[in-house]
Amino acid sequence: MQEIIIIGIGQSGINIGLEFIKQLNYDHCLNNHQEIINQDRYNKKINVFYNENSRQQFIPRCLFLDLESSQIDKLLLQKDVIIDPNCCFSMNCGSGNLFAIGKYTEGAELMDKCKHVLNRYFEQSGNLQGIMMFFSTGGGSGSGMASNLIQYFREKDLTKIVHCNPVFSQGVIHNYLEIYNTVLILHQMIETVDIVTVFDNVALQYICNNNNLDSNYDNYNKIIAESLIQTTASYRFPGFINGGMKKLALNLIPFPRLHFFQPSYMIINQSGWSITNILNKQYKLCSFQDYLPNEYISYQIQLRGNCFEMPESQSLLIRKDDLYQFLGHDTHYRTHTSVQHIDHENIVGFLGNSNGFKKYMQSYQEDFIKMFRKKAYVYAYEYVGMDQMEFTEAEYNMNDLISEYGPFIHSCCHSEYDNYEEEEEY
Ligand SMILES: Nc1nc2c(ncn2[C@@H]2O[C@H](COP(=O)(O)OP(=O)(O)OP(=O)(O)O)[C@@H](O)[C@H]2O)c(=O)[nH]1
Ligand SMILES: [Mg+2]
Repeated sequence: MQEIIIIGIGQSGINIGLEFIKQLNYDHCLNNHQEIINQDRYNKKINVFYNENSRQQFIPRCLFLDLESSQIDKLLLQKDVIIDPNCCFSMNCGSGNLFAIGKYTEGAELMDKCKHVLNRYFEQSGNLQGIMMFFSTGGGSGSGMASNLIQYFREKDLTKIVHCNPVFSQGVIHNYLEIYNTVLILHQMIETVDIVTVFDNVALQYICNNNNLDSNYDNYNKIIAESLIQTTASYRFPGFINGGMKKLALNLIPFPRLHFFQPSYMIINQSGWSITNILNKQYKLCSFQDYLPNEYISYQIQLRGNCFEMPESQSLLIRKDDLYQFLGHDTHYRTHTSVQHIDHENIVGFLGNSNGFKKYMQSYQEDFIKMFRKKAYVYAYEYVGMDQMEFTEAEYNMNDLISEYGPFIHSCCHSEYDNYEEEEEY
């Protein structure tokens, strides 16, 4: 049945994971006792994210971890979704915002306590396709424990897909350690993760302001969850192309290290919309600056609803000639799911693998260099046993990624690229 495990780590990971499960419940017509309220619809591939128990309840296949207990306590007290308390683990120490504590000391201790839950999921699942992880790159618990878990998962099984959904806070960081934490977890994500969908609190803030929504974490998390509901719709419902994590990875990642996607989604509730609108800033969940079409290596369009004609070549988002091509084939991919709630609008989702991520990383690179050259705050990490070498390796890896995204695209572009540069000047 192609099962997926949901893992939320740290404050933001838990909040986003919970919101995602709430929206999954709605999408599969489950009530807050986890029972199906509409038998004939929405239960086709319900086992992708749920395990059914003997009382016909569908319990989400999840794991939640934090080094502080408050968020886990809140999670267990809420009444919207039933979460198995045996899948929630916390300590009372906090990470002090340090990646090192999340990865090595207390974080590793907590990891040992939760491994039996993961192993049980592996054994119960007949055909596990992978895990979806939620965390923030800036938090100590989130980044450190995610790094530890990814490593564990990789050692256990190399064939399953690890899909990370990190929240970056570029431009609105709360302290300098967030920069180190981000670069350190990025090192792990470049090396051992298959798919990374990048979310960014600045872009989410912009979306909220633009739609007259309060700018708070609840609304940010709702938007993130809605876009992931869209991304996973083709895993959960039959459609034009039956999607899956492996399919997504294979279609969008021509080179294994270039696997950082920018998500967008737009709800279609007005006439005269165009699919190209989705490239506009107001629909982007991460603030990459990628205005040139030929900066895309690949992209996926996800359509949901019942009013779509199958869009063929004329409605392709980016002209074939403008996309980087291998052997003359354009690298786009489209999924279509017609199953939709009556009260939902039609939705277009987009995942783009673009050169914009390079520019996004460059500002972390600058901040990291300024701090690390002076060894600012490094003592705090060394104090808990982390080696400076790990910082140096992370920096090299980030620099390599930036250069791999950069010249790769430009050296491969064909003549149209020059035309675009000229057009941009006007
Ligand atoms: N989108 C979103 N961002 C959040 C949320 N909670 C915190 N953040 C952001 O995430 C970063 C801090 O990460 P947290 O998730 O609070 O940290 P943590 O993983 O619990 O790690 P600690 O440092 O140990 O608390 C900050 O940049 C916050 O702005 C949330 O619910 N949603
Ligand atoms: Mg925390």
